[in-house]
Amino acid sequence: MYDILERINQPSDLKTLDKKELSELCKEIRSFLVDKVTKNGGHLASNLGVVELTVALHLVFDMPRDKVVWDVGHQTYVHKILTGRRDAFDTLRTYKGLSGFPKTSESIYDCFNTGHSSTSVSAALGIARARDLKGEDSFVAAVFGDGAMTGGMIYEAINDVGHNKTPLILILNDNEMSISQNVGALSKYLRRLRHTKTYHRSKAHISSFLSHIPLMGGFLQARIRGMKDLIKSRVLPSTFFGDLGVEYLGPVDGHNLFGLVNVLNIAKSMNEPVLIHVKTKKGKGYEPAEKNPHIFHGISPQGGSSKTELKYSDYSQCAGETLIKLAQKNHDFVAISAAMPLGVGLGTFSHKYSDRFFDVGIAEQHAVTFCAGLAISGITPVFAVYSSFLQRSYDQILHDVCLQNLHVVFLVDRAGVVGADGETHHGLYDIAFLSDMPYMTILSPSCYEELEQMLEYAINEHDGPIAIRYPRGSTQATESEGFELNKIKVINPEGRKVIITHGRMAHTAISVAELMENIKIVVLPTIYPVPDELWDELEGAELTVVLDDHSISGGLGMIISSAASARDIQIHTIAFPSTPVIHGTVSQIDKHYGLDAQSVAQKIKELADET
Ligand SMILES: Cc1ncc(C[n+]2csc(CCOP(=O)(O)OP(=O)(O)O)c2C)c(N)n1
Repeated sequence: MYDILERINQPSDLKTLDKKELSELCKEIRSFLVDKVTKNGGHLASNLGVVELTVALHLVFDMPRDKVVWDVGHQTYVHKILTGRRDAFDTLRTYKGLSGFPKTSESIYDCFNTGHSSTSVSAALGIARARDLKGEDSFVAAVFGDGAMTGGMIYEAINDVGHNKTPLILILNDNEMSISQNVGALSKYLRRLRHTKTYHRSKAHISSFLSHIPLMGGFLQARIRGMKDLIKSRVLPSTFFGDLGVEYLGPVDGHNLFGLVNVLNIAKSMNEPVLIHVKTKKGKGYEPAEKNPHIFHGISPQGGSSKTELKYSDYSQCAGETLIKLAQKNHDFVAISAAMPLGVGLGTFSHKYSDRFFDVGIAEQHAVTFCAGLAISGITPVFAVYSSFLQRSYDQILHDVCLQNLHVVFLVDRAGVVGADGETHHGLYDIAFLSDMPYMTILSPSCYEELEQMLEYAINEHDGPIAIRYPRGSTQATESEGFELNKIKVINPEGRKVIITHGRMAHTAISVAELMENIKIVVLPTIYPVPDELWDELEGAELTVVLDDHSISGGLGMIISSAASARDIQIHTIAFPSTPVIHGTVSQIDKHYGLDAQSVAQKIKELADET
């Protein structure tokens, strides 16, 4: 079935194939991807769009000597398949299996770890400068999408590349999509560029042609390049990239393998920063994904989503629908997303209240300062964002929102471990960085009803910055007792071994109490500042454990410990390590790190025996 693909065990095997076999190989890769990813889940549409591009990169470059940095890294499945990981592909994104993103620890062909958007050009520039400092001779490239170009970091990098002229090959994979339709003025600019037949393209063809003429080719090529600036300034339209000092080649058809090989070879011959504008189709070759690329951006494993009796399918949907209800009565708040309206549950809100919804692109830093501007002008911004992507905005939250004590509501989705996406996507650091901020309040619901009530409070009653962190999925732990700021919930008040917890971990704590006696559970819907009521509950405790869906460093355990030391109370913490946390299902990850009910019960028993 995969006759040619099965012969590719390392990239150099590609170079033994003739043109017909290479074209056939692309077809086989597509059907391999569709077969595996529709069954096991993962990022399908983006990978179908880069089949020819990835094959071309491996034909033209000599990896791992030459380096290719993949932006975000969700589109590296083809690269993985061609670099010795085909037979392990069924383990992708599973416990102890292959990562869904590039990992230097996984393969010598992965030169830089990614997961968050818009980092590739900076990383590639660092690698290229290191190459030059060490006097090495190799090619360095970065592959990034038009979505990634909505992230500011890319411009910081291009600014540097164009100024210093470090030879580097930038490959813009333009499919006109982020996860949803791409947004922003630059996206419109790229659309115009996509439809031009530029000089740069014909120049590239001439250049390539000349370079193949024996002896004279190089000389003529150099002469023509010498005339380039003159020609360009007189006749040719400039591009944004060219004006910044990065030579522009394109647009080129990203599904024409041999055209891609040609243009990549030209870029290699140029010895200067060059950007190749590649036009691709997200989901290419698989009709459902071509028609609905946003749905097939990331898909669940077959049978992964089960029907539920609950009011919502997950916390994101709960947040989105509650915002719609609140918007009917309160006309003074708006919702903001950084390129993830569907992921954070704002799809319906964005249509129903299109004038009160802003998708700013993959620009979390801008989103936060934009919120600060809205808030200082009397509009309440609600920024719904994944915990791990909010990390980018540390200074904007501190400098622009918190120091001015502005009323900005942060909906921190995917807080805690997220599962298959792994270390770059776990939301394990938000309590640490948010609790650092002046005036910040942090809430953590342990059921949908509580999230509804918290949203109402945060938008309609609170003043100042406030974050509500909630997990991926739907873990319902406790019933709401009617949310009030600083009010705590106590389960089994007679118990003398106390578990302090919040959010989805309240569910684990309840299971622990079913496994052993004498457990009191204190659930904190308000986790920061730590409610005063907590301390009364610790009086007479034999043992106090904080159970936290967060890194142990800077998490709730550390916050409570530091306050408890003044009261001479010893606190033990069970949380995730501060080293990178693996991927797998959430329950596998919990178990791996001793955060499942059995392990927590065992740990409490050991601690009790020690004291
Ligand atoms: C900082 C950050 N915010 C959000 C995301 C979530 N995300 C993953 S892929 C993606 C879209 C990327 O679009 P593009 O770069 O064009 O790549 P494509 O999938 O279209 O190939 C987004 C928003 C992320 N990875 N990093």
